[in-house]
Amino acid sequence: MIKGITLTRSIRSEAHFERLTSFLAALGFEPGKGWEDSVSKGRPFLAPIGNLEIVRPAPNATRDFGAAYEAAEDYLTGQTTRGAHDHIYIEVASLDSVRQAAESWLAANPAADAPSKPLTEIADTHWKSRLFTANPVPGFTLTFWEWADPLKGKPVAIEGDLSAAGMRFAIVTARWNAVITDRLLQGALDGLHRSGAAKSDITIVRVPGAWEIPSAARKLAESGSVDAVITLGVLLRGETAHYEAIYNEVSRGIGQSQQETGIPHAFGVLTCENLEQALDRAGVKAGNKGFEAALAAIEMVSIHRKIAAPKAELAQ
Ligand code: DLZ
Repeated sequence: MIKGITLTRSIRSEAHFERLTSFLAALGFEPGKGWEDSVSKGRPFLAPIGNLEIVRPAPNATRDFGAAYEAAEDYLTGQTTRGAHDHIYIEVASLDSVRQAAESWLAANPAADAPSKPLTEIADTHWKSRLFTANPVPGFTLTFWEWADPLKGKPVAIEGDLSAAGMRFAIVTARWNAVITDRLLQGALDGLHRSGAAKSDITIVRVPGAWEIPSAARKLAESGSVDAVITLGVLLRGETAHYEAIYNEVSRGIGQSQQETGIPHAFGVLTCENLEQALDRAGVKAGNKGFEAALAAIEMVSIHRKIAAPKAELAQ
């Protein structure tokens, strides 16, 4: 199961390291959890969505797109030393204001060895988008881009982000079938931490079995100390007497707690025919439903916050 991509860039100079990380923070990147040991240090910057794109230039590619576009697309001919592998494309929601922020930051942070042209003008591309490139430190190019029509004709919708920083979660997990629920728990924790949730903002509650999940979930939701509850459990049809009765009550109880408290409850209670099927859904073949439940919880907290925000903020 593929879970994420981390691009790393090694910066040898301490001054460039500080300058670059300050620049990225100023442009709106959310800082992740940094680290430092005797060998090196790292400062991650998180984006809600990422992908790894393998690019092959057309054999006879011709270009006439203007200087900014060429700076970003110079890998088409491979004529520069940077090459495709050094390129970082950052999709943004408001290209003009990001460029404005970059310009202000560069003006406020002069450096003796700063590249002579640290910022290009915004230029159109041939793939229905606009972009500019920034060189905050020598040899490091960032390309910021935006779709010309980000909604692609679709109606505007409120959608949640996948950044969990500053959100508080409770995970209620059943001990019954612990070989599976422990994997779901690991998946959920993984999803929360990768999305920026702090360890101190996560409360884990273990209950005897799925039957007890709604009661604990409700208590937590009513406590006012969490923004979302993630429920994890496994019901095996083949081994559970009154399977339908238990399942119906568990799902009804979790749903009722969500509706009556107004706190999002992610449903990570698996209902499977047998153990093998449950294992598949707990990280073996069919993803990890705990991880998915955690992301759903984050998204719902974000959606709740956006819906509650003043209308002007919804447009952002
Ligand atoms: C009793 C029972 C059975 C038969 N099967 C399951 C199961 O597949 N998954 C699960 O989480 N819990 C099961 N339980 C336990 C009940 O959920 C509950 O914990 C006990 O009946 C005690 O109230």
